[in-house]
Amino acid sequence: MAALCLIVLSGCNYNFGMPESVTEQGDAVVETWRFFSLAAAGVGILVWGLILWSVVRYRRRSDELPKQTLYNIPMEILYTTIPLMLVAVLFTVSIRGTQVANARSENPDLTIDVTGFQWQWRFDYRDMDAEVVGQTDTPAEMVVPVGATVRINLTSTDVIHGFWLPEFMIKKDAIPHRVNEFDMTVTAAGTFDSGRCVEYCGLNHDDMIFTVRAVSQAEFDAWAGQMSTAAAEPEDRP
Ligand SMILES: [Cu+2]
Repeated sequence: MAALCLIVLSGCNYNFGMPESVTEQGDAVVETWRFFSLAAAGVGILVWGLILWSVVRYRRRSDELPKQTLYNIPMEILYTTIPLMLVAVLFTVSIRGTQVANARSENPDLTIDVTGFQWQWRFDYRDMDAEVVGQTDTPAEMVVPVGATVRINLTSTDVIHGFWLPEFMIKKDAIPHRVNEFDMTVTAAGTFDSGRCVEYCGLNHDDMIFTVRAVSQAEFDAWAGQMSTAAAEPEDRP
């Protein structure tokens, strides 16, 4: 029964209400989460089944004391080894998921220095003359090509901020005097506007929203061309 449920659920690619991820790194997180949920469902169904079976099979029929057993070695070995094996499998799946989610490419296609400050974000395209500085009324927008491995160097100029984009399943701390490096590879074109700071950082913490726009390589090149023209004119940096 439990095995059948697992097969049906995994066949449906059912994600338990989890939002779909649009990054390769986020997919690893979703898959790990999905595996854990299926394992938990399997254990839950087994336990509920055994409880139900015991309740029905061994319900009180008379006042006679049932057969008393002091120990059952095979049973004790079984209920010690199965959970140990399960924990070992979950541990391995966690490690592998984390490795994929945190893997960093030797040659990222694009590097963006992301800096959180009170109270917005700066996206500095290191390899190009492009910089996006968010303002309170115009939140920062990051433009990336779909399928490109984007290296993010995340830091902060003042207090700890948190870089979070729910659709990407990526959430990292921006810590002063420290650079948090990670890769993100967006797999679908679109405008993802639910980026936000997720570490309470002061009164205007809620102003720290941002957008990521994933576009084709050609659109990205056009955008980058426009940005470097604009950068020729001096502007104030916060
Ligand atoms: Cu913040």
